[in-house]
Amino acid sequence: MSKPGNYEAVRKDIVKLLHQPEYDDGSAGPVLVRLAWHSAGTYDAETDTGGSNGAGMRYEREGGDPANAGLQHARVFLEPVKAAHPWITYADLWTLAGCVAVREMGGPEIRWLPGRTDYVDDSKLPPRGRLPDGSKAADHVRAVFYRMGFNDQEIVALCGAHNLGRCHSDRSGFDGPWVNNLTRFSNQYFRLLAGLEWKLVTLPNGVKQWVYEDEDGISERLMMLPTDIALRDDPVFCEWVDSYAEDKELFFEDFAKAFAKLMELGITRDARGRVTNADNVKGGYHS
Ligand code: DDH
Repeated sequence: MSKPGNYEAVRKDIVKLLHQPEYDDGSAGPVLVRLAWHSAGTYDAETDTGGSNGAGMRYEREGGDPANAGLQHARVFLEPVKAAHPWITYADLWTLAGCVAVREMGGPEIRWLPGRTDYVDDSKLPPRGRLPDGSKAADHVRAVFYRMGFNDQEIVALCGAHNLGRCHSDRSGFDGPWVNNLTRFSNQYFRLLAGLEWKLVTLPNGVKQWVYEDEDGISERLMMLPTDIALRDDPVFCEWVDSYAEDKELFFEDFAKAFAKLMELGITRDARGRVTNADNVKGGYHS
């Protein structure tokens, strides 16, 4: 067991588990990023409910949300790390793992601070339906992310995470990856979104998604969700899609800031970075 507070030791163990030859595309990285995002992305600024504090996905009410299908794989990957460092909270472990995975897959370093609690305040548990629905349009995307306190630029930057991983027909109903090199963090997603011709198709399960067909009409395996295409077609979002397609450094910088902000939703800190939420102070681990 490592010494409580030794986050470097935790980081190292997360790095070690990323290589998973038997799983998906050989990496736990993408699903760990999605776990971090879904743990935090339930936040509602107005009522100060949801967010990564509490790690509510351990319980059926949040973990059983169909939007979270498949994330049990990410949680299982992290169990040995929790066992080796039992002092870390799940809420800290999940958010840290997302940040470490982005960095290890070639993305930016994301500023991460500890101190989340696993104490679950039932009144703060988010209702289902707070995470975005891929079949919808730009107004839905805005409603979801404005609720958390993000602006249009931050929304587009965050959605650049779709450079990683894939859709699984047995989880979301959508099928396929957004880019070819899906375990390498880059701005490829934006370049393909802006640069390729996408065609709307209906999958055998009735789900509609966009696919890329090359000049010979041969369908490639690349896909976009309706919400991804909404970024390309919206007059404000598209400016940022183009900027990030052209400038990888700008994307990395903006993604790192927005993802760090996402991980902090609902967490309040004093000037020294110590968490001041009442639940954290009374509920358990306090950094
Ligand atoms: Fe996403 N995402 N996401 N996403 N996402 C899926 C996979 C992954 C939406 C829907 C889906 C973000 C935003 C949105 C990742 C990260 C992020 C899948 C496929 C769907 C559907 C799930 C499956 O079948 O396994 C929608 C809608 C939005 C939206 O903004 C409107 C954001 C902001 C992030 C982020 O990390 C900041 C990652 C990574 C994956 C790949 C997971 C995997 O297992 O591979």
